Amino acid sequence: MDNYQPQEIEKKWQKIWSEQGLYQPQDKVEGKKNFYHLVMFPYTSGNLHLGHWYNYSGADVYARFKLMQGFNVLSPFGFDSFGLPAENAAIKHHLNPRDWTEDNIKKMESQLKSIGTVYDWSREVITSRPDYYKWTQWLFIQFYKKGLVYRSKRRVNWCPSCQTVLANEQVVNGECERCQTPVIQKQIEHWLFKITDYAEELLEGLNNLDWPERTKTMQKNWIGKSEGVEVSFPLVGLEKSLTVFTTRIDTIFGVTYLVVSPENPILESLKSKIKNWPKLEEYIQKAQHQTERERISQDKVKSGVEIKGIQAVNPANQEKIPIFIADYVLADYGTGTVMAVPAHDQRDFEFAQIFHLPIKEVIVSPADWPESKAYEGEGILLNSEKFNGLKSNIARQEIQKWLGKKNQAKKTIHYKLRDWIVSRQRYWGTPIPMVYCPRCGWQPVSEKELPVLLPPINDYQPIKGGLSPLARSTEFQTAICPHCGGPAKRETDTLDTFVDSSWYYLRYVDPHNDKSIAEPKKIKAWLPVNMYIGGAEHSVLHLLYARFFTKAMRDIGLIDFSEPFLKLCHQGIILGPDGYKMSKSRGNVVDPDELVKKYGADTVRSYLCFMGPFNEGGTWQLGGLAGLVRFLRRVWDLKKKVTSEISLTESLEKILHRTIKKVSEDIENFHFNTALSALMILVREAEKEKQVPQEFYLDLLKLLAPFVPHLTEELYQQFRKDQDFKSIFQESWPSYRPDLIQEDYFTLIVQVNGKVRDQVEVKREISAKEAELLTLKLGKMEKWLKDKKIGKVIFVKDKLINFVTN
Ligand code: ANZ
Ligand code: ZN
Repeated sequence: MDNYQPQEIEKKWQKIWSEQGLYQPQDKVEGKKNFYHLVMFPYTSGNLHLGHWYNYSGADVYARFKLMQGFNVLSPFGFDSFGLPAENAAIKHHLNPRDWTEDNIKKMESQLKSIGTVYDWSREVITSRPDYYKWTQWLFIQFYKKGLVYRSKRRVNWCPSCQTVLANEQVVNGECERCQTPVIQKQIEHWLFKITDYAEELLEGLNNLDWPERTKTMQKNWIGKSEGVEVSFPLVGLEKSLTVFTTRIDTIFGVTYLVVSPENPILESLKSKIKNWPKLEEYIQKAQHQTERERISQDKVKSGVEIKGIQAVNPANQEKIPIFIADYVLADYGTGTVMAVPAHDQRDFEFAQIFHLPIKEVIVSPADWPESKAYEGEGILLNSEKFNGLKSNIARQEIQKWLGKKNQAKKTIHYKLRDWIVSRQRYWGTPIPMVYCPRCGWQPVSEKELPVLLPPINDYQPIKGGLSPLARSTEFQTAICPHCGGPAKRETDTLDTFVDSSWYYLRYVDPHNDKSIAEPKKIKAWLPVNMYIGGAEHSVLHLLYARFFTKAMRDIGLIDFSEPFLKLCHQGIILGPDGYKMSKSRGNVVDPDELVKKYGADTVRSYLCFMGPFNEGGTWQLGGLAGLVRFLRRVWDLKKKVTSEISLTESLEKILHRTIKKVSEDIENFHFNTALSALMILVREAEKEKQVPQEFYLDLLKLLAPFVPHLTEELYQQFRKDQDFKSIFQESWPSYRPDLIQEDYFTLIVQVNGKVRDQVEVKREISAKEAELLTLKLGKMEKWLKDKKIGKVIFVKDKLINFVTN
């Protein structure tokens, strides 16, 4: 073969690799460390788009790099195959969700195999198959026994016309996506996981994780720890009081009214004293039509109704104040009641203006503070009697102590995190392994009877009244109480699919075990996961749930670690050729299958890696792909110059060793783009030579191997003709000689608006971004850029950087 013809070599090597079992690691290999490398498994949509390819190609580069570094790498794959789309497709096309899903799995598997990834397919995990969901059910029961599962009423989105529960995504502008009826909030009984038991640990644990900061911050905000004080406001003439939660007790002298959330049950208990109940009721009804997000939206005009007939007393100054209900206060945060300080809380401020309520300043605001805004910052107290002159932080402690002594205040911590509602009134999910006995109440199914199989049914439409389609099957519902042996009724709700994906990483270590969820020995050999790769859209829910499951599995004695994923990396997003997110409706979708047919998997893989830093993504351009085609051909053609007769020249040796260092570091940091550019430079240097030493070429192939596995394996084997088979991926990663790597430094000139303001010694080849970050930190720059906005940054490579302000 004299020309590079990817179509001929790719299938061949994929077959050989799989026959050789190259990617099926033993649990233990002498002299090798285990490395568990995991990519988030996809939903079985039936089609891999370019974004998947981007994700899996980059992840595969890293896995192959780890293999060549001598690790015993586990890189499994599976499918998150329960969920609504299958069910909707079934309803629409009169299919069975199972057939639809299994067909999609077949399609996606063959697409995935064409990438040439290192997945150990013998460990495939598919969440909708009974051999998997048996263990999902088993875990549910263990959590139940541990007290981590309970049943309770919670508000959900409800379409009164379809008579069904809607997921948040199915509510569009407050209306049902299907029939455009206004959605209301309805109380329904659910199964919940007590994730809030772990709120503090989930927060603390973030500190020890090597995760993107942004993701950690998002989790932190989601958990939403808030340290504050609960204060009780007595009701005038009643033996009752209203308790509020505040983080700003330093502002208590500025409270001019209280607000109760419309759903607060306290209202019912005060009903007999309330003089305008019908008016309140009307408002309460209206509030039900809004989702939580709409209610707390900043730009919404504030609304509410005063509760006539009752008043509260501010415990700090004994002033009588009115009480309102308003939807900007949420029922299930804090105590569901707030003390309103219009001078220092913007929402209260807006509300007070509408209702002509007094606005009393109790914190000194900066001199130039606009009149139209509440000053929410901290400061010195005024209008606060004996606390005047204190700073906010001191005042908080003092006032809390003072009211605490009178039993009117106590310190508390609230979390925004809510318990996890896991029941869904849907068919295509893991059946919840519980039965209801009229005599014994809810009972977990006996473990011997697992799995509770999801039976085939005929009609997948949801049932009016908010029941899963499973409730149509009397056969399914008929059960025997595991406790008393009497007749019982099986739960027909299924589990949220996030439950399935909360523990799949554990099953990969022992996927075919039908005696236990996984053997302890295997768990010990592989877990926790060393590197986890997947989309940033999972920053909160999936990752938080998986962390919760890990802690819960630890507490039932299954595992002895607390965090599932030690290191996390998010891939960026690939935009269509027009710079927009690829979508069918825009018509800018690039089909990876066609590209592979035409250019080969290696070209597509390596171009995706070349587009930008892995975590940033980039814009797909056919021209860029063509560049990669040419590059790979040049690598192929370079072979003609290779000879074993000569050894490395000094200059080639130097650049080779520098490239080894750079490529190794770049792959470790997921900077595949710059690793590939370095390799392109290396090839260009080699092309200048009349002859290329074989040792050089083999090292080049190894450095390229993670990106273009088929091409490099093919070329590599041509040099090993008469020997026993040894894959390039069984070779070790090239190492560099430190003495050959003195980094070159130069003096970078730093300018602001064209005037030289500083200079700094930096590495040659420093990128614009790096240079910018580095120079902005220079002490002098603070002075020159103070109060200025940087408009443009001009960077002249290996010379200067100039900040232009506007
Ligand atoms: C008085 C006050 C004065 C407040 C002030 C803020 C500023 P985080 O930090 O998010 O926990 N709050 C309490 N419960 C609420 C509920 N159920 N719905 C809406 N808002 C609620 O926020 C705590 C603050 O949010 C509390 O402190 C309370 O308003 C409000 F100058 O109390 B604050
Ligand atoms: Zn019973």
